[in-house]
Amino acid sequence: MSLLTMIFSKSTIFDCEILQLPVVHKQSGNITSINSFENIPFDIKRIYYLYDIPGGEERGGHAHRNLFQLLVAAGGAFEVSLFDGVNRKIVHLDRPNIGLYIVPGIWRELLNFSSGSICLVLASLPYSEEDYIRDYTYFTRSKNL
Ligand code: T46
Repeated sequence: MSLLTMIFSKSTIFDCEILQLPVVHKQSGNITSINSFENIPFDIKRIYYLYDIPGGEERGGHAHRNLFQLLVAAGGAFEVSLFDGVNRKIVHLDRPNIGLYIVPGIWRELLNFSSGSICLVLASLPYSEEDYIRDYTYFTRSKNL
């Protein structure tokens, strides 16, 4: 079994963490910069963001096989529901200097987006549909906790 396959099958929501990101305060406003291995524990290979999300819409509803991610509410607020096959938790994100680190093998749903919110995602791999598990039953059967 490869290390990533083992991480996928054994990871729990307790491996997912809230990370405090650095802030440089200025009278004219703040800046946060995120550096691979310095502020987050992976190399950033892709950045994407969810925006213009209509009220009441939900995103996610899948797990990743190999992908590590950091989710940040770059604007507004939303909630992330995490499930590892056994345990669940809901994380509220509402600050641009707070990130939610998510490891492979975690089913996530994003909900309760505030108006105009932006979900910034830093990801450890380029986009690949093969990395997704979108079948909930298959996901729960694949976990080996
Ligand atoms: C995640 C949550 C937080 C691309 O072409 N390139 C990309 O990098 C991404 C992320 C998506 N897409 C395409 C694939 C689909 O046709 O955009 C479409 C929507 O993707 P998806 O349904 O996966 O979007 P979300 O918002 O449900 O999930 C996304 C990420 O896919 C996922 O990694 O954790 O945001």
